[in-house]
Amino acid sequence: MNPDSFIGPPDGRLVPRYTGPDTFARLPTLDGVGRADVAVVGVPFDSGVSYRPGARFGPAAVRAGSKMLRPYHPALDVEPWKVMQVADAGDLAVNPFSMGEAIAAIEAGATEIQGRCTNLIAIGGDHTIALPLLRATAARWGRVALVHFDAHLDTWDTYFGEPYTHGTPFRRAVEEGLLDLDCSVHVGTRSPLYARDDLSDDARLGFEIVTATDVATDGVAAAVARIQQRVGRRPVYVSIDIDVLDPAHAPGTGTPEPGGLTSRELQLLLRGMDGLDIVGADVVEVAPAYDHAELTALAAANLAYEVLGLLARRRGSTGVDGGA
Ligand SMILES: [Mn+2]
Repeated sequence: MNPDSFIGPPDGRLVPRYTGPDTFARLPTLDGVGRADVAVVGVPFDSGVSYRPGARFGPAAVRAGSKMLRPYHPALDVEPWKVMQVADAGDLAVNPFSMGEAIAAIEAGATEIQGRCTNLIAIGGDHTIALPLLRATAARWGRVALVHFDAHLDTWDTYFGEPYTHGTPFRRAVEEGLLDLDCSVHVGTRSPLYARDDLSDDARLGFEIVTATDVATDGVAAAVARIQQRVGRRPVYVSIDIDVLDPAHAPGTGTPEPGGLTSRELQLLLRGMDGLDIVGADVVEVAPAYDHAELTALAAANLAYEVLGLLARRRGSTGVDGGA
């Protein structure tokens, strides 16, 4: 792809940021540009939640919260829109009444969009969507390492006997052989559990855990070192449940847990992943009905921008275009 042909958002100094396209960061649509290096897709689905519903409205809220994003990321020293074509692929149309149809549609939709981009960033939606997204990711890249930011483990077995929920995607992903478990890690977990066995089950599945307490007591740098050491050179998928942030930083979510990360800590953790081979990502569980002053939507949009910065840095440093 010719860098001169990359189309970015309108200049916020010439076109007010509260006007212009309603796409993520006011970027062009994927249909408009045909192909992209990175596509952002909304997955408005929340039929898998166990507590507060409303994440089906997450994609629209995160797009609204993305209008402040500016073209240069000083901490990563990169201009994502100049290094690569980023585009908004719109929302997947997902059946809210059938879990089976919904999961199949998300996998098919992600696969179709992957045919027109190199890396996909999904905006949820509840965490159920990570399973079909990982299926599509593994179909393209093989088994991937998972860096999973969340207040919860999301490796429970069933709720009410149902295997597909927002609390179970990563157990299903392990069972389906989608993850490289020697390289996968939960980060920021802290919620009370149903039983002590939840931890031993999670360890038996193969995950490592960097708890929210670990981040608080050992610091961001130590957590970054553990993530880097764990993932190594493997292709990695980054799943960000916004409830990894403390409810003070992200109140608009379905299962809030006190004692979480600050948005700044999570920015620093993500920047610490510079150099890793990120192949896909999601930002999930933004439920705007519980949000205040766009806190959660702004945080989610900024975290997606951090991931975009990492993808741009990798392109800038290696010159790879990943085949797009
Ligand atoms: Mn989750």
